[in-house]
Amino acid sequence: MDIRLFPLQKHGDDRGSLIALEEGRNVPFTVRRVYYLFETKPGVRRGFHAHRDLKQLVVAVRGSCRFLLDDGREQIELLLDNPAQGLLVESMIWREMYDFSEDCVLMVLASALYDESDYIRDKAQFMALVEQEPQA
Ligand code: T46
Repeated sequence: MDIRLFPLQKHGDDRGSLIALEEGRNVPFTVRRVYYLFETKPGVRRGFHAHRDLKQLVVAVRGSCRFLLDDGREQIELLLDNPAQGLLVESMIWREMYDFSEDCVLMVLASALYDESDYIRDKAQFMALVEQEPQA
């Protein structure tokens, strides 16, 4: 599956910690947008879509949440609970996010501006598009 969970270099000293996200270094795309999810409500599941072209790097800068990721052929679930880890999600991956901790702040760097036409919000349509793609 076209996702990668990788460590982000932490610059720490006796004052605390700092992590830098840099286009072309640890962010493998041009960053056109940054947004963050916070004040998420207990028991709520969100996402339920894939992106046609968008690539994103997701960091749980505070707290934790779980991801279900599905490329139409396999599914994986993972926990994001470390501000020193980046989750790279390429295009055409169905995602659902859930089990947000009360303090969760999920920061997302995206390769394009917000564009509703890039979203595939219907799972059956997503599966049909995957079927049409040649297998890697
Ligand atoms: C994703 C996951 C991880 C905007 O106006 N601008 C934006 O940049 C975004 C991301 C959203 N919005 C509006 C659209 C909706 O009215 O904010 C509202 C909530 O967005 P959505 O329902 O798409 O939120 P999630 O949590 O389901 O998904 C979001 C991102 O949309 C999506 O790209 O991968 O977070």
